[in-house]
Amino acid sequence: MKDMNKVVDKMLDAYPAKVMKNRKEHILVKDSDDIPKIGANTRTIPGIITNRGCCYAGCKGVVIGPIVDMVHIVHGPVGCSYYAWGTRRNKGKAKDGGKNFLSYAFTTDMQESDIVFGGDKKLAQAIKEAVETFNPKAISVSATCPVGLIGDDIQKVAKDAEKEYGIPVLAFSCEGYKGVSQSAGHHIANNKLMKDVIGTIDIPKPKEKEFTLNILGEYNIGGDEWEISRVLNKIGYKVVACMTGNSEYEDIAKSHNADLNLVQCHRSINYIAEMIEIKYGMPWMKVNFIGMENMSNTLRNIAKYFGDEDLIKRTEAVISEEISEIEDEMAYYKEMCEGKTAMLYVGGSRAHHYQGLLGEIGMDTILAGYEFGHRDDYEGRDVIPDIKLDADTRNIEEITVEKDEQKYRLRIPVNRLEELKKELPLNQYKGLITDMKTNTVVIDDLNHYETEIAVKALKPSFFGSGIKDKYMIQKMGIYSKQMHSYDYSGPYAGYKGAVNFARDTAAGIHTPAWSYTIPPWKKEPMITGKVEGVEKVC
Ligand code: CFN
Ligand code: HCA
Repeated sequence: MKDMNKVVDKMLDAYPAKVMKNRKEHILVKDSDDIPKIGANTRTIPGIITNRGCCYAGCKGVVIGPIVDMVHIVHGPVGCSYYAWGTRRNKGKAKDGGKNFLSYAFTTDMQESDIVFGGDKKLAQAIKEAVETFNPKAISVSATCPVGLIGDDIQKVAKDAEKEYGIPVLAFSCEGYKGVSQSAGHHIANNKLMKDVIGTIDIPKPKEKEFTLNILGEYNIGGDEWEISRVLNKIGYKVVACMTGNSEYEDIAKSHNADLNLVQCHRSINYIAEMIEIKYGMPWMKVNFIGMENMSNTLRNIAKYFGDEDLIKRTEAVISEEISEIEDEMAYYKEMCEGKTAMLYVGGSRAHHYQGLLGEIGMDTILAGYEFGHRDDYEGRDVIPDIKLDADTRNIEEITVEKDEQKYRLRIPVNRLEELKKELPLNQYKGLITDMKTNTVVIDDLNHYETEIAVKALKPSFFGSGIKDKYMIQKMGIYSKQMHSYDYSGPYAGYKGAVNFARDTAAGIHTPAWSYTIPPWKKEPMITGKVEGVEKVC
C-alpha cells in the first residue's frame, strides 16, 4: 500500500515556506474515521495554476444561464460571453408554446470607448433589442469585471427597463473578481432568485395525494435532469421546478408551492434551500442521483418523507424494474474496471457524488477534492436546529409563527419533522471526507503541479477532471474524463445514466491509445539543479 503521507510530502516539498504553510492546510490524508478540518474557500495563491473559475462563471454560467426562456445578457467583453456559451452542456427544451434561448450568446461586446465613457447606454440598447427581437418572459443582465471597475449602474438600467417593457429584468452584480471562486456567484444568483422570483406566482394547493417536488442544484448537464425526472414521474411525483436546469422563469416563480425541496448540489444552491424553508416552511432533503445505490436510497428517502403506502410500494417496483434493466450491463463493465483506481477533482460537489458510482464498477477513489467547496462540503453539516415553538403550537398542520422578524409557515407537524430528521438527510449533509476510505488523499483547490506529482506517484486509471487539467493528465498516459461536461456524453444521473458512465469509463480506460502514449517521466531526462548547495532533483 502506498504511503499517502509521502506523496503529500513530495507535493509540499518544492514550495517556498510560506506557500507550503498555506497549501498544507488544504491537503490531508484521511487516516481514520475522524473528520479532520480542511482549509477551503480561501484565496488561491497568486502564480499557482488553479482550475477555479470566477464569480461571473458561478452566477451567469452556472445558476442563471440554464433558465431556458430568459434572454441572458452579458454586460462585458465578448470573450466573457463566449466563455459561458454552451461549454457547460446544460441542456434545455422549450415547453409547449414556450421559448428556449439557450443556444444564443447575448453580449454588449464592451469596447475601449465604453470603458472610458461608460457602458450603461449600450446595455439599455441591448435590452431594448432583446425585447423587440425575442420578446422573452424575462431578461437577466450579468456584470463582468470591467463593469464594476468603471461603475456602470446595471441595477438602475435594469429597473428602468423593467418599467419600460413590463417584464422582469434581473441584474446580477457578479463581477468576476468578487469572492475567491465561482462560489460567490452562486450566492449572488441565489439571493436574487429568492428575492425577486421565487414566490411571485401562486398555484392552487396540490390536490389530495399529489406529491410535488423541486429539484435544486441540478443543471441538466448532458440531460441529467431529464433522466432524473423520468424516474420521478414514473413513481408519481410532479416536479414543479428544477433549479435551474431546464426550467422556465415561471417554474421558478411557482416553486415555493411544492411540498419538498431535493438538494442535489448543496454547494451551489444551499442558500435558496435554506431561505425557502425559513420563508415558506418547506424542508429540504439532501439527495444523490448518481449511482444505482445512491439513486435507490434517494427514491426511498423521498417516499419515506411523504409516508404514503402506495408511493412506497410504487417506489420499490420502479427501483427493481430499473435495476433489472441495467444490472447485466453494469456487471460487464464492472468486470472491466474492477480493482482500478480513480482520482476526482471537480467543482463543489461531483468529486463526492461520483464516488459511489465508481465503487459500483469496482473502482476506489484514492484522491478527491473540490475547486471551491466550503468546509461544510468537505466535513459535512449537522441538522440545522429546529425553529423552537411553544408546546401548544406543535402538531398543528399549517401555522404561521413569527421568530426573529421572520415568518415561518409549517407544512408538516413539527414533531413529525423532528422524527424524520433522525432518519432522513433533512437539512443536513454528509461531506466528502466522511465517505472516503482511509488512506486516501483530500485536496482543496488542487493545482497543476500537485496533480502531476499525484498522478506520477499513484498512477490512477481514471482522473475525473475539467478542461483545464484533462489534457495534461492524458499526456501522462492516464485516461481523463471531463466530469463537468461529461465530454460529449451523458446523461450520467439515475439508472440509465449509470450505465452510460460505466460504458464510457470502461471504454476510456481500455482504449489502446494509452499504450501509444509515453509519459514524460519515461522519456525525458530528469532536470537537476542546485538549490543553496543542495542537489535537487525535480
Ligand atoms: S453543474 Fe454543478 S454540481 S453547480 Fe457547480 S458545484 Fe460547477 S459548473 Mo463545473 S461541473 Fe461542477 Fe458542481 Fe454544483 Fe458544474 S462540480 S464546477 S459551479 N458544478
Ligand atoms: C465554470 C464552468 C465549468 C468549467 C468546466 C471546466 C463547467 O465554473 O467556469 O473547467 O472544465 O462546468 O462548465 O465548471
